[in-house]
Amino acid sequence: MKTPIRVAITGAAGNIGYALAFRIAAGQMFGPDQPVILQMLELPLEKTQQALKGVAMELDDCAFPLLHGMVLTDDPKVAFRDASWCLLVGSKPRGPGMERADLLKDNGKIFISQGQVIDEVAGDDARIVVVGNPCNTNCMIAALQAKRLPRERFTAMVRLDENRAKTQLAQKAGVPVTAIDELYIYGNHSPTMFADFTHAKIDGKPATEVISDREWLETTFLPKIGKRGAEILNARGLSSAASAASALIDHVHDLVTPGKVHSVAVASDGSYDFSEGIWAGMPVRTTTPGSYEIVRSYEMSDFAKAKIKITNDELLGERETVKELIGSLLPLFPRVTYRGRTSPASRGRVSSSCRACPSSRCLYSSPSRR
Ligand code: NAX
Repeated sequence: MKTPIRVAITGAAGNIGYALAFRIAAGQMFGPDQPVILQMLELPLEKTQQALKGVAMELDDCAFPLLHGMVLTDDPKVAFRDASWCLLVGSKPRGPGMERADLLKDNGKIFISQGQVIDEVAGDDARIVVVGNPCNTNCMIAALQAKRLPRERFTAMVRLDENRAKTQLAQKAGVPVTAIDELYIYGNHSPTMFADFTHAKIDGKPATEVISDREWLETTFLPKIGKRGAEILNARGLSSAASAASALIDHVHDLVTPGKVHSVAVASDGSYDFSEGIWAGMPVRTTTPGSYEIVRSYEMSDFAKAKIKITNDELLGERETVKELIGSLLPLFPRVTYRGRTSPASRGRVSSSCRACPSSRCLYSSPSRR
């Protein structure tokens, strides 16, 4: 059995968190021989902390062999300490009448402080995935805080869009979803993103040959993928949760599986004419577990270039909105010396018996974990 890895999940008691934690504990993210310790962060509110305890109780009740410990906390420094993977799901939802710019700024503050704490306390091998929206720009903000961890370690999730696009093409062509290949997402996780059907393959043939109705591809398929989240929200009364958790499983699973080519929002180096320094979806190939290279080989048509320009412009606009925020915020957590590192001022109750976090201020103790 391998050494357990620590996986931090923020917003762990939320909709996506609830759909995610069990699948990680079941081995679907890191494989059937990789034990995990889940370090779950929630807001310091009685109701959310209570809900988090409920999630932990259910995880206990599953008796997952790979779940070697849990840490429940409202303190980012406890949640991210020594984590190999930091899954940033928690963020403030857009309220009624709230402007997108205000959402960007409010959530930007969360990702500034979390980026700083991760850079300070997470494991040397830490990888960070941002799901909380607007995830591309939040990821950029978090990555900009890092002095120790390289920015390539910070990725944002566009995999849900890839999965959605694959299913829509498969259903149109009347083939299983496994017949769809080379369908990648470019740009923002928003309605402007470009699901590149022009290079997609269906059973090895160009998708544009199998589905010759170009108008459907441009005017039905593309908007459907872009607005799928809103369609689900209207139908369920809640935003996508199980499918988002599933996409995050795929995102990380493929990032630890060398050879996989998949859609990931990464720091742009100018590939595909994305502006440098924004985080944009594009195809990457996993090289070694946790590392990847951008696949730059796709030649874009004028149609595809125009679509990429739209989503790039949106990402530039988001960066402009948070420009002052990025430059101005100081660390949000008070720091004191702690075992050679720094730590926040005392907060939460000490659990001395929890194997997962013998020295941290965990709000939950699971002494009987395997
Ligand atoms: P919920 O509101 O159900 O859960 C979010 C949880 O995060 C809450 O329990 C809240 O208490 C917690 N939280 C808020 N701020 C926090 C902080 N600073 N630290 C720790 N926890 C915090 O939302 P949910 O449906 O789970 O969605 C979470 C995020 O995912 C949202 O921002 C949502 O927009 C985003 N999504 C991103 C997707 C993607 O493909 N990138 C798709 C699904 C989803 O829309």
